[in-house]
Amino acid sequence: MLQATPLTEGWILRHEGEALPAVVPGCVHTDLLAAGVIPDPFLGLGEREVAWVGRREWTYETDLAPSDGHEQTDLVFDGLDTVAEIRLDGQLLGRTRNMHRSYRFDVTGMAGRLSVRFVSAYAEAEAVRGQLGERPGAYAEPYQYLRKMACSFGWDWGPTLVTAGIWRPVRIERWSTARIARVRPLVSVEQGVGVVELAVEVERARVEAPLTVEAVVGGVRARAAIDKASGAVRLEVPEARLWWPRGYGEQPLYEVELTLLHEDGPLDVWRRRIGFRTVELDRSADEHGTGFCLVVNGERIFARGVNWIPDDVFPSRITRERYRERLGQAAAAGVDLVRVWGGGIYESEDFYDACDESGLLVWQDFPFACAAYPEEQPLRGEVEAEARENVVRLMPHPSLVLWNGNNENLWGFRDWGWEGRLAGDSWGEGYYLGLLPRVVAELDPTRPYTAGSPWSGSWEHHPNDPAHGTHHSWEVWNRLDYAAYRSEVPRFVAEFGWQAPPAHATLRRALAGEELAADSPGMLHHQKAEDGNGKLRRGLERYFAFPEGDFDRWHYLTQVNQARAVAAGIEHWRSHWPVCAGTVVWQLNDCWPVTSWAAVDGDGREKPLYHELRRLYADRLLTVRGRVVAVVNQAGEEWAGVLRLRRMSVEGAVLGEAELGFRAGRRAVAEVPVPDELEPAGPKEFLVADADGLRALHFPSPDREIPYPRPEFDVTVAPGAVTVTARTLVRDLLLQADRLHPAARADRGLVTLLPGERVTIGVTGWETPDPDAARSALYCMEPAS
Ligand code: BMA
Repeated sequence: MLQATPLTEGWILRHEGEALPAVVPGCVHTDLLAAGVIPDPFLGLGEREVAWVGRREWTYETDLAPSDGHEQTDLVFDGLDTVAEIRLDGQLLGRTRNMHRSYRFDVTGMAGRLSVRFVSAYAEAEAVRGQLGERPGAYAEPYQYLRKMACSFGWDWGPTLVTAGIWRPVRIERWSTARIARVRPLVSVEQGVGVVELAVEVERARVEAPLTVEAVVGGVRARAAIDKASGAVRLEVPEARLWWPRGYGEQPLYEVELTLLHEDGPLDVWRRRIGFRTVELDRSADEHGTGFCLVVNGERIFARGVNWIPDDVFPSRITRERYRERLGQAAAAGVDLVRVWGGGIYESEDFYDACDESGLLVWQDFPFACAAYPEEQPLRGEVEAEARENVVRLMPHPSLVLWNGNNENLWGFRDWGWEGRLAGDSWGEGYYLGLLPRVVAELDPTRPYTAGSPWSGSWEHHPNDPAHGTHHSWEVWNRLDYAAYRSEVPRFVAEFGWQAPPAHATLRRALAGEELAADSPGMLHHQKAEDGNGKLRRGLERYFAFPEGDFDRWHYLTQVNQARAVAAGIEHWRSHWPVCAGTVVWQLNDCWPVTSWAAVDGDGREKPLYHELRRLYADRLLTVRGRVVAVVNQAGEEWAGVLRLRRMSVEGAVLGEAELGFRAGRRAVAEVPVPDELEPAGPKEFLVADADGLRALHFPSPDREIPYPRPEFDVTVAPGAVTVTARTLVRDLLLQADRLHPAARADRGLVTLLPGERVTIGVTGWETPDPDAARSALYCMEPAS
């Protein structure tokens, strides 16, 4: 039997004659941090102090003992970041230049000192740029010239921390006769029967030995002969239970085990979990343009999505538990689709395992983002190799439903002036429209592929045309009021979002000692977006008097604005199902403490937007759209009920009222017109729509024109709970639990109370409940002073 032994012991990191203890898997920055050589780049201005690390060479070393008892010994690296030279006992084993691949070296009969020398990613990128010529990109850093996580070079939410290291596990594999080199499970459902076809490839140490494979899934067993280097087994599981996205059904997973045999003796085993489901992407033309709708097991899905970025700028630090926690947060917010964005990585098995188990659909970008990428060697061969490897690695996962060629590169070519600057040079089109779809079709024809995000489906339409395919809606954040989301109904909104600072406790940790202000040095350093603070300010000024010199108020209001902006988009677009078939919020998470579009900040704390998502992505949603209330029902059963409409004044008077019946079919939207006499007139009035415990509010005027009463409310506390009872209208009440204790968390975000109403906010991690402390952590809308 093949024996795999992890190689985690005895590693050191050598730099200019110094040797430090090293953690493998890991990276240079985390080793230097552990050894006290560098400050934490996430804190204060630390990022700047460590910029030198990315420009140096680093060598990892350990001892490799001789191995015996087997015909062949391989040294296997699951991931090397990025440009490395590997030697054993002084002898060169190979050179690497791709973080997104694994590497295997035959070290049979060898032993001694193993060294992995990394040269600076900058040196490689700059050399390739010199050779192939300059290409345009959205950032000044040279990330498009080598196959390394693009955002390690910095992004509009990320620090520039160009690391190096053995970032994924490394091991020794010893084997005889043959081993399993590759298994491609093609999973389908045919008339209720689950079908798995396993295409197997082997590597042989002995050319002539007769080999067979035996596979088992769901109690069904089959055998096949291996002819030279490959073979195939087909298994049929009658009455297979279907795997569903969360909210649509369960997520049964079936273990597949495939054993390679020589004369009935097992040589190697491959084990993965699969799920039986079908997936299609419906891109048919219709009277609105060209659709973009995921269809899983025949069910058309409005995708309630979030964009995912690497959860740490040093991805080797992300544990299985952390993936589960972060994806668990997404699931708990009602999310059913996660897009792995192209400036990051092909994630680890832990990521997709968690998605398989919780029913989160995964849309996976190939790692290309916001730049023109050369298509010549040495890049072309690397791109093909990494695509082949990762398509096969990830294909067992039922959660993976879509491959996407790139992030914003087709758009950039057409719209950002690249076309002219390129003057005929290659820029990646051959990958997105040629190589990558060929690789997916050849290796995994069970999954759809789309060339880019955004992409209209062909050059006939502008790549970001909202009427065709996927759309990124960035004009709103960059230039417009978020009310402008309501002027379009794109077919699928793959990116849109609004910034807000992280939680207060996150800022306190990251910027210890700084007197916080919107433009204090640390705040500015932890804001990477172009004119980010200017956009936050203009966004605030459209609704509020700018809270000059009041950081806490600025912090609260910017977080409110973020939640309201995203709500404006999702409420509008969901209410236009099925014309619009998905919203993917930019972005779920952060990779360090920063002001960004994220719903969950760099320390894992949930912003008010996060809690708002739970309302926005629930099966049932009420929203006021112009002169109608849209009743959005994504559940599998009809939703019929009574809508109570109230026209109210901010002092709490009910100026008019009506009860109207509605019936929203299964996965359908119903519209209830608002009677003319209930339309709020002027800044003093608003509309309240209630049905089955859900509520939609409509304030027609910006806050600064609304004559809010001075908010009055009573606060009581009990272990695990803060209860607020309103005596006046209290709009957008927020308990910032992290101000009570850094470990404290609230189970809700913004809530608006009418006079006499009460809310109980669950709070964990706060051991010493105290009403005065609770009161000081409560924020809400106040009258203009
Ligand atoms: C899109 C994304 C990212 C970026 C975000 C916010 O362009 O694809 O590149 O971080 O918008 O600007």
